[in-house]
This record gives sequence, structure tokens and C-alpha cells, in this order.
Amino acid sequence: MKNVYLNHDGGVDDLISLYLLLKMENVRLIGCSVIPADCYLEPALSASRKISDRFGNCETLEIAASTSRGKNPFPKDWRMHAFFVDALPILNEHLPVRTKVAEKPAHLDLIDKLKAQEDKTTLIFIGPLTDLARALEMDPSIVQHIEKLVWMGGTLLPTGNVEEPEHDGTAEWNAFWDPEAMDIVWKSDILIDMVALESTNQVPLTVDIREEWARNRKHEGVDFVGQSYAAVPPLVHFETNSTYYLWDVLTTASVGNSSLVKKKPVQVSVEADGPSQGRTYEDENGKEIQLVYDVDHDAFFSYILSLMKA
Ligand code: AGV
Ligand code: CA
Repeated sequence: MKNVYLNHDGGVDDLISLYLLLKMENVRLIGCSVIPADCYLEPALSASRKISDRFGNCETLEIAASTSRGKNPFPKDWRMHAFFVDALPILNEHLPVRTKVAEKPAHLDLIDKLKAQEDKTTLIFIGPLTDLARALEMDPSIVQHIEKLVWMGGTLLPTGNVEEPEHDGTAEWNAFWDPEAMDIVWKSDILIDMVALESTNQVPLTVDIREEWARNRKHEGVDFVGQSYAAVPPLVHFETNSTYYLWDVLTTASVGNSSLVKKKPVQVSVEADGPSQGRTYEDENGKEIQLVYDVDHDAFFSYILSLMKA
């Protein structure tokens, strides 16, 4: 059983990550917060509370709202996805919502929740690192309560997934949204698993995957996941800027079952400014992190399917 604190940004794969963490028998979710990066705050907070009601324990889990703002906003179309998940009938069958909103904003909630635990906690961040950076600036002593940080973000590949004016396309979005926050976290002594595009590129949403979920929709959890992913475009003939991958779900699954992925130590720095801002690159003076660069595709999809059926 390990303590986990989740900070997510309300995308379809973020909300499904919360759902899957609640289904893992070896994870105790001690807290959760929502940052309005790749989402709007209200629907993402609301959907998170409803997922906790339906699949978790509304007596023990609170959801905290972030007050953080990034430097480079996400496209509006993507930020709208949380409205769709929040409106799914399966999450609105038993209203009113019971899971509480935490009293404090995300970065302060994180400090409180970490300090309230006897054991160390694994942090899962599947959006930008802004709330962690703010928590570290407020109270650097939290480092001793953190087992490690598992972060979806970054890449050492020549191309990232940002296609925006005034940017050269070398960055991954979670790094690009707030490159300065990454820099602050990089200066800390926290151990980091970086679930980079190297591994997430291997788990696109495809029509085959969708059809497997459709065939298994008699299980409530599989139906919920299938309905949620109906909001986003799969990989068909070739990749586009909107093609969806299971970025965050892979990150979360690597905590529940570490045998799914391969890691190697790499020294990494981040570009904080300019046309390549948010670019992560190998650098002998950079911080040593564990790069999650490979995944067993089939084992990953059967692992998450088994969680959804449980
Ligand atoms: O860069 C991946 C991160 C993940 O945390 N997010 C989506 C995942 O939640 C941003 C993103 C990149 N491309 C996207 C994204 C797309 N095509 N649609 C929505 N979000
Ligand atoms: Ca995300």
C-alpha cells in the first residue's frame, strides 16, 4: 500500500487517471488537486468530486482547487473536454455531490496533506508543475515527505507536441505551460520519474482500443472509460495536433504497476525562455532524473482493462 497525492489538469486522461487510482488496491489516495491548465476549473473540479463519489470514498478524499496560472495557455478546444466528462449520466445519477472541496488552494493543500502522513507520499503530477513549485517555495521542508515525483511531461526527442505561434515545437505541453515552475522543481532534491513522450507516444488512443472497450461495456467501469474517451480523436491514418494518447493514464499505471515501463537515468535541463521554452534536453550539468522511455503496450492495456473490470 503506498500513499499517493494526485495533481491533475482535467483532461480526459487526467480524469480517467483519478478513476484508475481509486480502483488500485495497492494505492491509498491521500489527496487530489485540480489545476486549470488543460481544462476549465469548474467542470474539472466537479467531475473529480463526482468520480470520487462514484468510485472512491467521499468521506476521506477532498479535492483542492488550484489558484495557479500559467505563462502559455492551452487551446480552448482541449480545455472544454472536462465539461463533457462532468455531464456524463453515470456521474450524475446520485446528486448532490458529497466529496468536499478542500478548504485551502492546491499548493497549500499539498503541504498539509503531505505533513499529515506518517509515511512518505508519491506525487503524481499529470499537468504542469506550478502547484508543486509554489509549495516548495512556501515550505521547502516538504521534500522529506516526498517518496518521489512521477511527472507526465517533457521529452528528449527532437519534436515535442506544442504547435503554437512563436514556438519552435521542441517542447511538451505540460513543460511549456509553465517552464519556470519546472525549473524550480528541477532545483529541488526530489527524485523524479519523467514519463516523457518517448513512452507515451507508444500508447495512442486507436479504434482497436475503443472497440475493445465497447465489447466490454457491460462492466460499468469500462463503459465509463469508453464514454469519456468518446470526446477525443483517436489515431487513424496519421498523427495530427489533436491526436489523443494515454499520456497520463500511462503515468498513473506506472505507479500502480512499475513492471510495465522501462527507465534509465539521464541528466536533464529545461529551457526557461525564448522560442524553445519548455524544451527539456540532455545536459551533463542538468538534474539526474529517471526517464521513462519505454512501455509494454499490450501489458499496459490489459492492466488498465483489468482495473476497469474490477
Ligand atoms: O502533453 C500531454 C498532456 C497530458 O498531461 N496534455 C494532455 C494530457 O493530459 C496536453 C496535450 C497535448 N496534446 C493534447 C493535449 C491534445 N491533442 N489534446 C488534449 N491535450
Ligand atoms: Ca494532463
